[in-house]
Amino acid sequence: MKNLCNVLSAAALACFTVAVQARAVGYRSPTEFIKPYKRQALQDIVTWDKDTIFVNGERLFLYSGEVHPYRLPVPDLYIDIFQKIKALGYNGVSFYVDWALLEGKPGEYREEGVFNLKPFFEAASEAGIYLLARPGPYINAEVSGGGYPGWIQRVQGLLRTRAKDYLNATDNYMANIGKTIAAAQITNGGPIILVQPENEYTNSNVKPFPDGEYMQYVEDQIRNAGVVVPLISNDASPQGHNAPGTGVGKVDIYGHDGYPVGFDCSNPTVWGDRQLVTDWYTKHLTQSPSTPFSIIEFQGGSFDPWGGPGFEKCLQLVNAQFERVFYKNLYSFGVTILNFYMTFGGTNWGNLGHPGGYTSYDYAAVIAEDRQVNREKYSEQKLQANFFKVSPAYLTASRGSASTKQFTTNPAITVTDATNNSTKFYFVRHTTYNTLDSASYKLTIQTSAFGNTTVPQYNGTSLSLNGRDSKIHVSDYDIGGKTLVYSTAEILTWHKYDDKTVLVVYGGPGETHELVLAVTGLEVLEGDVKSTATRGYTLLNFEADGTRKVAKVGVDDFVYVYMLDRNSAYNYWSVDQGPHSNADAVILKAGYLVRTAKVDGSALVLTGDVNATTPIEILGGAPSGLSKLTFNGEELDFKTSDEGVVSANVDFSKPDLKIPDLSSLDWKYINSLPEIQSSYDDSDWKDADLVKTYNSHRDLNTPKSLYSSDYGYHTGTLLYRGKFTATGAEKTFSIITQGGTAYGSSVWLNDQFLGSWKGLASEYFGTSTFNLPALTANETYTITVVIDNQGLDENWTIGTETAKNPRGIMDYNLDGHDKASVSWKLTGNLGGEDYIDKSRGPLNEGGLYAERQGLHLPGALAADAGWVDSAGPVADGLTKPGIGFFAATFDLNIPGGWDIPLSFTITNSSARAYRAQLYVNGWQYGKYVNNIGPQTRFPVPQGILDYQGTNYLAIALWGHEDGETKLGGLELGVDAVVKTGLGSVGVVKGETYQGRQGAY
Ligand code: IPT
Repeated sequence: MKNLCNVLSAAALACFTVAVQARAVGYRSPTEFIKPYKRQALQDIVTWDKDTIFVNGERLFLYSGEVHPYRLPVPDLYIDIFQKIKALGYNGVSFYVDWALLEGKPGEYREEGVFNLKPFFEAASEAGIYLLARPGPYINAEVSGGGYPGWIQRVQGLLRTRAKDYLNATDNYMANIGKTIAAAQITNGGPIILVQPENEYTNSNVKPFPDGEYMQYVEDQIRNAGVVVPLISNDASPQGHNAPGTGVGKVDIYGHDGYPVGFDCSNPTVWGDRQLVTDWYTKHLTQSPSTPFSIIEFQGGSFDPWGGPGFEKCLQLVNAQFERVFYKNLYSFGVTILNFYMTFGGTNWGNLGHPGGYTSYDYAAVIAEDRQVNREKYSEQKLQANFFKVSPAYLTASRGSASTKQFTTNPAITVTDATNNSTKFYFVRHTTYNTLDSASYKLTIQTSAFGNTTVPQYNGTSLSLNGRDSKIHVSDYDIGGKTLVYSTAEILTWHKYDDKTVLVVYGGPGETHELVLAVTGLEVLEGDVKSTATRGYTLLNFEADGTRKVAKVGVDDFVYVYMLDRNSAYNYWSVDQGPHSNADAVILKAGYLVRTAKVDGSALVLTGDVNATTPIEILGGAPSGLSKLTFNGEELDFKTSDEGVVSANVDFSKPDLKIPDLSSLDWKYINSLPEIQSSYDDSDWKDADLVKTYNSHRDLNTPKSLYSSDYGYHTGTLLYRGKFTATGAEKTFSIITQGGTAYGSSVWLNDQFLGSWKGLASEYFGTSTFNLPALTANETYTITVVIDNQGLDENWTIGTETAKNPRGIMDYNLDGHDKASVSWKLTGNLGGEDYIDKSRGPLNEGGLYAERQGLHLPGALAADAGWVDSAGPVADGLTKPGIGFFAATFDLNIPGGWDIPLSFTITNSSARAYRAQLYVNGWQYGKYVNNIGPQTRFPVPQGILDYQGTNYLAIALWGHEDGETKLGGLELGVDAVVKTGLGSVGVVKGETYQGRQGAY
């Protein structure tokens, strides 16, 4: 019966019954549910109509940011991210699950330790954030294989199609992750309100497409696991695939993506003429008119590939201007489910990334990889999200169309309106959306008070729109029972308290703005405000010149209007006291971050972060007769003004930090390429003995398969040893290796270096031909090949099977020899799919000798492993091509109560190509490729680093070329000093060094 859930409505009823019983709520007949549904609902907590979703009957704009828990393997930091997102004014987070990390071996699903999602769910609930779960099984996401475990390469059927063996391969994962998600649904008291099956089921070069049967299979997997909340889709572009309707494979709510400026950050100021879409709302009306207009991923930054320009450039491309112009365009379409990809990117630690990206997945998101929130785009996004929190009329407004004439006489300005009863929103942009020129305009608006009015009205003033800017003006806008007749200044927030109403508005630097309140009685408390008062209305006209203006309007029952310039507005916060209610929001001016605010009797308890001495001003929400004000538990002296504004100061003085100088550590060294020595014993390596590959995507060019995934090696460095008996006539050896873009490989004949493929940013395989020294007839020689696997490719277009692109040796030729006369063995990480270190998952550890031995794990220095003293990777380095492993310990003693992100910086020294991997307490937290770049700074979060103890640091250094290889520098640096309200961050438990049985 369960299998039929959501296929037939009778069965759906049965499923519904199961769900309701599961949450132990009394049975209600389905006919009692809030309507309308397109089909039978399975629960009554998350519902929707054409305008919005409802949660517990309440309409909301699901304003969401993408975060990947697996890119921040420190559970204690989840609350930090959620609070920083909540502080933005968001109410949602969307997350992918990366199957590759959870089922490294077919049939063995592990969701423990850092891969346990429960702490993520708990932190979301604590912060008051709803979740959209996106378990795939295919996710893309710039992760290895697009989320596919490497063993998917052995599946014959086409990926992401109805091929039976493919679908079977997904069953175990989907049943398990489905159960985890189901348990955390809002119907069970958890934070999950929506689930997305598949991801961008949009592009295919095989038919049938879209295949409803396939999509239905994925949906059934999710439903059968007990998921009852609505299913939402994520088309890569608005094509209407699987949108609600008749037939199989339909989702409940249709959604799509948008990345208007793409992913090349090298020309970050160029906005193409046609990158702003104008037709999405009309498409929505034809594709899915019965569901809210939903954008499941909208560009929040950009990824950056190996050799790319770096995230600083992406930060310019997707900056605050981008947010203003592109996001306000979406609001003009009436979007009410909106997720920004990414909001916090994090780190591709431990080989989890795909070859198209490097270690950092900063993404130029609003929250930086090191969790700092000092980017302007964070603040801009906060202004926007906060506005919608207090603008319920937006949710059900009818959407107008873009016009250059209706509201203004300047054709350079385009206005799109939205109307809800008499309330109107005006979304204003440049007609040539990407112009750098500013335009001045007046707006003709409709108000109940004045009919058609051209604003601003105050003598001689007009509005202006700077280049690459966009605004939202309002009229007949309710502020808690009083009417804001219109405002050209944008609204950050407002709140009606028992004793007053606080309204905070802002304008771009230097702009003139005007607002009219249907309230009379004016006292200007601060700054220069031009005003007029007529027939029950007060007009305020101001210049956003950097000085705050405050007006008190009313008699007895006052509205305090704070008029700011945008840069000052960045320092204002509206903090909800309850997880999902802004009924008692506290509005305050502070600094770097405000996390929580809570009234406790006559006390106000604040938590937050400061990076400088910070004046605080509580404009509304403090209890009257405030007795005590605390910030992160410290009591602050405060003053309360005649107007009831509370002010205080949070002091800041930097703690004394001692950050170790890494060059003076007691470094140890071990050779990590013993495999080229004649004495090396490879008897435990796997024989490359498959005459047929499992890989359905690519035939062999070699007599036996040398594809690493055929043998269970899917991650990190791969090693091959090929033995042959010489004729003495061999002159050259050629080889094609494949490791994904920017990979490298090196080849030795016995212990003699033949050469390397040094890697190129955009080449995923390479052909090398090496001259051989004179060989002696009848002697046996060993060719050792080391290949860096950059992760598996994604599988964006169905039918391309790119996730099956093999890694390893694709072909080789030894002159005078039949290929079959070379017998090969290979290894990757110790154990292959039976990976040893369960705590760090199937991908963290590759096949380097030091890794196979577990020497990257804490405690390894005590091992009898042949360590020798060394001056380290900077002073000593390697004297010749090869792979060396350097390790040392250092202590940190960073006081609690501070958030002090640290990062390792590698300085380049050499024109010779090399690559290095950084391990911190056993976690691979950086891959550096000096000849490709761009990343040189590697942030490592607290929790991976032990801030109050001993840390184990290791560097694997692989020199690709003749001559010595050294790092030019290796430093541990402080990226910020922030006094924080974040609680303590525990050190993440990982396996420590134990002698490894059977390691070779
Ligand atoms: C979109 C994917 O859904 C997402 O997983 C990620 O890969 C993102 O791109 C890029 O960072 S696909 C988009 C190009 C339409």
